[in-house]
Amino acid sequence: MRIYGDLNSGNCLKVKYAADFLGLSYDFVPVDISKGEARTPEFLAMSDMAQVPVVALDDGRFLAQSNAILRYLARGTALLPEDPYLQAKIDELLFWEQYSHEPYIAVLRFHMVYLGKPSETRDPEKVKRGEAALDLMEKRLSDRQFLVGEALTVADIALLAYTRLAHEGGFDLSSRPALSAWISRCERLLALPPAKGR
Ligand SMILES: N[C@@H](CCC(=O)N[C@@H](CS)C(=O)NCC(=O)O)C(=O)O
Repeated sequence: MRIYGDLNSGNCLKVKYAADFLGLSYDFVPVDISKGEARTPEFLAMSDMAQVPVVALDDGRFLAQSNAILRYLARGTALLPEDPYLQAKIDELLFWEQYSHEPYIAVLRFHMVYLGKPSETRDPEKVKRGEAALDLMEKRLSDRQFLVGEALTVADIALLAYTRLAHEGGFDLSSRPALSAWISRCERLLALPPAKGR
């Protein structure tokens, strides 16, 4: 398998975290989106969505969209339990991550880290929605170890990628103890070094 992506992107890191956890063998192919490398004819032939991540499967087929890739790689493993209700609860979080979490937490990190802008210049509406997303996670995690069920799933991996870097977008993780403990727990299980600066 080949994973086309950018290691600065949480959406791409999700896929790498899952592949590493599952012990899958793959080549990581760096794609620099700032240089238009996701818009070349070769890339568009793999995915006309012109975004990373994309995986090239061993059978020659391609798959885009981080959370679809996570679900595909995790099929038949503990990261995606068989129980239909648990799978639906995982999907609930995967959709929520893309619509109510990533657009604020990841976009404000981009604003500060990649555009180099100070936290005071962040869009207040995005800040409000990002804070609300982190508050929801803090509340949910106050009485459980993982987001769905009793063990690590792709829901945790999908949400971990940008949440563990949320402080880089001006969000305070230290005032959210359950969320911070969950980040450390997931990092340990995924053998990731603790995110810097948290
Ligand atoms: N919903 C997509 C979002 C992917 C995405 O936004 N990728 C960014 C990098 S993090 C990208 O390729 N941006 C280039 C573009 O949209 O032109 C996913 O989850 O994979």
